[in-house]
Amino acid sequence: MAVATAKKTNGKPGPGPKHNIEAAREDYYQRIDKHDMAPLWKVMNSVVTEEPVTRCAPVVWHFDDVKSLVMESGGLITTEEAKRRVLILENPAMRGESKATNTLFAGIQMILPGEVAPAHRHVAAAIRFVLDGEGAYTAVDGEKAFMSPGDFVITANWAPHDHGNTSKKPMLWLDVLDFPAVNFFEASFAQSFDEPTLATTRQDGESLSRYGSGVLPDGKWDKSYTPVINYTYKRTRPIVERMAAAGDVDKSHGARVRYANPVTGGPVLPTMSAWLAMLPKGFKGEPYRATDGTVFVCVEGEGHTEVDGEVLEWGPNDVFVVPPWKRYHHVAGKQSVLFSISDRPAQEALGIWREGK
Ligand code: 1HN
Repeated sequence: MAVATAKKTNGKPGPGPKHNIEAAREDYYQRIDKHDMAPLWKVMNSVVTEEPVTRCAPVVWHFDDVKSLVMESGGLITTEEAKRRVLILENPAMRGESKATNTLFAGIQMILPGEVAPAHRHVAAAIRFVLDGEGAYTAVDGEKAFMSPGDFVITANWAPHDHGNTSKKPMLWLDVLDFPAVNFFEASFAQSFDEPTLATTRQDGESLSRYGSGVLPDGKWDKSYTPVINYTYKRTRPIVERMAAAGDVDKSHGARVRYANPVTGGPVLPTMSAWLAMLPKGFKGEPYRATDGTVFVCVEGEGHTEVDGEVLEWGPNDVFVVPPWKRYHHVAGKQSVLFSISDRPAQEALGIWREGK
C-alpha cells in the first residue's frame, strides 16, 4: 500500500542542522505561544502521570482545639448573620481553597439554642456527621430530622434545607460537601428562600421510618440519592458491634459497613459514600490505598493512622484526612469506631476508581 511520506531530508531532522535545533525549537515555541498553543511533548509526563499525584496532605484536627475555637465563634457572629456558622477545615497544603481533599469540603458547624440557619438549596450535596449536642435538627424539604451524636444526615443535590436548635445546648457537627468537585465542573447553582423555614406535610423523621425499615412504599423513588435523611448511630452502631464480635473484620478496614440507599443498595449520594467501622482493641490494619481521598472521624476510642510514614493520632471527634493513593493503616489502642466519607462513587461512575495494597 502506498504511504504518503514526508519530504526527504537525507536523514537529517526537518528544521535544519543539528546545532541549530534548540534555537529553532525555542523560536517555534514562541511563535505557537502567540496562538495559544503549546507542545504536548514538553508536559506529557506531568499531565498523564504514571501514578496519582496529589496536593492533598495527611492531616488531623483534634476536637479539643476545634471545639473551643468553634464555641468562641458563637460570641462573634450569629447564625442569622453568618447564614451558616462554619469553620472550614482547610487542608494545610491547599490553604485558602476551602478544601479538605481536592474534591471535598469539610467544616465544623455550630448552632446555638434558639438559632435557625435559614432555608436554602444548592447543587453541592452535603452530609453532616453529628459530633456534639443533642436535639437540634436539619430539615430537608421541611421534614425535620432531630440529631444525636454519631448520626449521619444527608442533604442531597438541590434539596431545600434549614437547621434549627430547639434544645438547650450548642450543637456541633461536621459538614462534608462535594462543592470542590461541582466547581471543577463549573456547575454550581444556589438559591435562598424568602421563608427561613419551609412548610411540610411530612412528619419529623418520616423518611427513616418509610424507607429505612426493611419495607418500601409501594411507589417509585427514582432520584439519584437516598430517600433516608438521617442514618442514626443508634441503629448503625450495634451492627458493626455484632460484626466485630462475630469476627467479621476486614484486615484493613475492620468491621465495616457502607451506608446504602435502601431503594437501590447503591451509595447514599452519587458523589459521596460513607462507612462506619469498628476496630477491635489491639487492631493493626494491613496497609491499603485507593484513589479516593477520605475524610475520617473518630467516633469512639483511641488510636492512630499511619499515612505514608506520617502518624495521625486520633481520639473522640478528631477529624483526619487520608489523601488519594497514599498507603495507610489503622492501629487501635482501644476498641474504636471510625466514620468515613469519600468521593468514591463519583470516581466509580466515571470508571477511574482504583484500590491497591
Ligand atoms: C452549607 O450550605 C451548609 O447548609 C454547610 O448547612 C456548609 C459549606 C459551604 C457552602 C455551603 C449548610 C456549607 C454550606
